[in-house]
Amino acid sequence: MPGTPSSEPPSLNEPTEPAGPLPPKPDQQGPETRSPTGAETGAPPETVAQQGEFLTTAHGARLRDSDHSLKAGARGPTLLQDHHLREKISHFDHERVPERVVHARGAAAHGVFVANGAGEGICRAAFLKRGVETPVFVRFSTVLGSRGSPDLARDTRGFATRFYTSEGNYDLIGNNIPVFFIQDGIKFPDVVHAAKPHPDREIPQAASAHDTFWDFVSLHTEAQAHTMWNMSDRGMPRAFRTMEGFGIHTFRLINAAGETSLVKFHWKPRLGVHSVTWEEAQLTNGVDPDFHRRDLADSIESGAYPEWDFGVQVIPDNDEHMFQGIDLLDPTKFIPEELAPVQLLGTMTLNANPTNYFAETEQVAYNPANLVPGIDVTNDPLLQARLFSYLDTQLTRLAGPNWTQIPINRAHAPINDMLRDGFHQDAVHGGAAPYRPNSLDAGNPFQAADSDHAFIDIPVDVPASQKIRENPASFDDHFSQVTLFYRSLTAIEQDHVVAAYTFELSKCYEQTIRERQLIALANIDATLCERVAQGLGLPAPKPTQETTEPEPSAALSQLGKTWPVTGRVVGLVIGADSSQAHVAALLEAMQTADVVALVVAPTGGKYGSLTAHRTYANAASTEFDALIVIGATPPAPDAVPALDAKSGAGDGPAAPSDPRVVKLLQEAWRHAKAIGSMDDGTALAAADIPSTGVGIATGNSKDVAQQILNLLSAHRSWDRFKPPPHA
Ligand code: HDE
Repeated sequence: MPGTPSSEPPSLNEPTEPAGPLPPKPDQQGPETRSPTGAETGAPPETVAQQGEFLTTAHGARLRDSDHSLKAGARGPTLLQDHHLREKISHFDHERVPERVVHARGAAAHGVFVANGAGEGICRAAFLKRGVETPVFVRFSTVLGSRGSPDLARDTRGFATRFYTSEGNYDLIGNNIPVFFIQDGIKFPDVVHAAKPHPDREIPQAASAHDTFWDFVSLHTEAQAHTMWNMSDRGMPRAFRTMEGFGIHTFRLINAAGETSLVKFHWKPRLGVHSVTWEEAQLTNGVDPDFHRRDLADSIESGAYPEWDFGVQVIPDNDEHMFQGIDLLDPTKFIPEELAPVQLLGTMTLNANPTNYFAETEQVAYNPANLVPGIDVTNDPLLQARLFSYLDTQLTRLAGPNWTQIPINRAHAPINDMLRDGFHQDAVHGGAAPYRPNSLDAGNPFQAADSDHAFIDIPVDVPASQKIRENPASFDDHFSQVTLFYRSLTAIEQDHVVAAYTFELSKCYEQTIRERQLIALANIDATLCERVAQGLGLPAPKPTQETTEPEPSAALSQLGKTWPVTGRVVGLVIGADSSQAHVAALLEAMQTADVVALVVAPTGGKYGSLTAHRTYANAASTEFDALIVIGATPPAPDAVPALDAKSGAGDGPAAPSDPRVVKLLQEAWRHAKAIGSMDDGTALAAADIPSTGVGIATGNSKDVAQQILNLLSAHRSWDRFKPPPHA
């Protein structure tokens, strides 16, 4: 059962026998024990945590009392002399570091990347050679919210991967959306200031539904592409493990023969791309603001390791940096997969949770300039600014220049950088000559040749040019790919986009901003514009430019396929008298299919041989991908009288079903989730759900299990809300 907080069950009374710290839970892994200069230390991982059975000061003196400050008499004033008091409070006072200016809210995991060798022909990087296993640390994040903000904000998600390769750290810092708001990094402070909470009242938190965001994106139409992706279901992922990842920028690879190619990087989740519904997102943010973080940790702890295939779209290198009319240096553009298929280079599996959130997830510091031989950047002006920014930001966030020595940031390759001193210097450098050339340290360190795996700045011609502040004309098209994306979605997904724009714009106070954004929508798609305008009670404007009729890309839609159900979560809702045999059969069927089944019972405790994982009082529909009701679910003792709004007064003890079960079912129904019923239908009837409805599974436990697994593999039963053909 994932989620238990400690590696050993605690005793009821406070332990008094001195004992060493407990080891981490089996699913947890800390950063490798490397020296600040990258050497394997061979030290067991526990040695980087605390050790010994006694409480000590930071300098190792054993302490006799940590509960009473040193005072002049039991009722007297506290003495300045109390070192332990001052050290304890003073360290506590400095426990926080500044949160990331963007992507502050995140969760991370350790894992491994295994290359399949398909990349060897295009890239000389050692970690892409067939069979090479490279440790990774991946941090997922939202962009806008502060560190304590809810996970299910409508937002872009960060997808930052560090490969600890034998040739140094390679950081691929991408997002779950393949395009970006701006074409030039100089505008990043503008877009972030516009999207973050208003500077006067500091609201809204982790949301784009406000005036400054829409003011910016409607004035600055190159942001319309990214905004459209955010307004689609991609803005509300079901889980980190059901997100695609994109490197966004075009990168340049070089192979062993010195041949180059241009690539876009992709992560393809083995579970498919899935999202939640808007209402679910809103409910989840209240009920479980840690939803994505918990899902990542729980799925790893339960052995359902998240997996992604890593791939590239390969484009022949060309001086123009163009491909089929798409400017490869413009980060607001993507390449439809129909034009350049994604070729898979390997698979990443996340198999361990961090041991300590602060030490690893908070202190990890990625940098797009962390490249390895074989991978180089292009002239994308957004990427170029990032090459400066990430190193710069860590100087403040991690207080000084030595953040590369923090354990999670240490490379797994020897480091001999001649960088010296500074705050928090962990290395004890030897030698007298940290400069080159030198003879005092026998010339060490030496410059590496190609054959020594030296990093390669790929030589690229720079045409005769003028020093100028200007975009190329090819950056002027702000709409054609937005139309392409919208038209590639199914009708259901388009409905969600319409609802998202309508909601967000309706939350703006300024009418002008709504009107201006409607003009942008008119330039994207007339029907989209009309539907949003109708919701806002405004006339639909005419486009200000000629609209395009792009070829849709089926790869952009999330719907219409089936995917593995590994690690999806099913709630088995039981009553006090439900058949144990039925529940046991369902539990087994779900476990055999690698689905997590949680028993939702009237109260906590045991029901025969079953343990309640959730209760009617604490279960939330949003944590389940499907529900199965087994037997009658009459009101539990705490349902009457109403103890909270959720329990509802209902019909009292005589109600046909506990009102909280009814609520669970109604929400699952509205969110197009599969529902199984193995009772007399009382609970469904009480929830007003037709037992013959779309996505409702009935029959014996075997039938119900099979139907639920089939329905789950399609993620949702969207047809539930399809109007009948005659409508
Ligand atoms: Fe970032 N970005 N960014 N960004 N970004 C940061 O770096 C920045 C951009 C992305 O989990 C910061 O260490 C500038 C694009 C992710 O730790 C900061 C520009 C993409 C993360 C920064 C961009 C990203 C960051 C904040 C425009 C997708 C979280 C703290 C030139 C390809 C990494 C930090 C993590 C984090 C700056 C644009 C993704 C301030 C100036 C495009 C996933 O340095």
